[in-house]
Amino acid sequence: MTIYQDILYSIKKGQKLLAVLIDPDKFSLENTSSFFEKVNESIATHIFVGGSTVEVLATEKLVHEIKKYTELPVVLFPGDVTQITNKADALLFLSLISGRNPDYLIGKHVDAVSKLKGSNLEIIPTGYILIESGKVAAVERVTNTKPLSRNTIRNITDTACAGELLGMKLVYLEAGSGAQEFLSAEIIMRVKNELNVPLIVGGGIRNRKQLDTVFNAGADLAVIGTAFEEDELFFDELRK
Ligand code: 1GP
Repeated sequence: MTIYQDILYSIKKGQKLLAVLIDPDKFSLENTSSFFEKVNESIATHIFVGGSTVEVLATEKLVHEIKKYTELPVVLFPGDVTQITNKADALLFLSLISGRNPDYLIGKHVDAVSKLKGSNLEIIPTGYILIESGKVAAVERVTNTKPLSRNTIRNITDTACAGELLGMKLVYLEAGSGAQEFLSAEIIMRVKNELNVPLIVGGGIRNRKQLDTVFNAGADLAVIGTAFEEDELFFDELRK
C-alpha cells in the first residue's frame, strides 16, 4: 500500500493522523535516538522533514539518521528543491496556491524534475495554503507571497477546491510554523465540508486540547513541529 493509500484507508477507518515535523536546521543529530524513543511511544503516524532555509545535504543526513530509529513513514515537506532526497519515503510536491509567485506554482517543480526522475520517492501533489496568523510567517518571507486572510473563508474554501480540481491529492492548511494562533475550527470545518481529498492542518498547535480541536473540526492529519522543539515533554500528552 502506498503512503497516500494508507492515508485514505485511515480516514475510512476514522483514524486521525499526526505528523511530527522536524526542521533539519533546528534539530541536532545527536538527539535522534532519544527523540525517536518518544516519537515511537506516541500517537504520531508520520514524520515530516523540511524547513524554510536548510543547509544543502542536511536533510539527507537527517533522514538517513531518522530511518535507523523508526518505522514510521518519512515524508519530505521541502522548502526548496535542495531538500529533496531519495532516502525518504515520500514527497509532498507542494504548490503554494494561496500565493501568486510563479516560482512556487510551477518554477520550483520544473527545477525538481531532474532529481525526481528515476527516484523511488512517492510523489504526492499537495495544495499548500498559507493563512495569516498574526505574525509574518517564514513561508511568507521566503516565498514573497501574501497569506490568505482568516476573515475571507469563502476565498480559503475556493482556493482549496481549486487545488482539488487541479488534481492535487492533499490540501494543507498552514498557519505558519510557530503561529501565535492555530487555525480556527470554523475555517477547518468549512474547508473540510467542501473537500473530497484529505485535509492536513498545521501551525501553532501546542497542546492536546488544541490538537483535539483541530481533529474534531475535520483535519485528517495534523502537523506539529515547534511544540516538540520547545519541549519534548509534550510527547507525554500524546502517548499511545
Ligand atoms: C509548519 O505546520 C507546520 O509548517 C507546523 O507548525 O511548528 O507551529 O507546529 P508548528
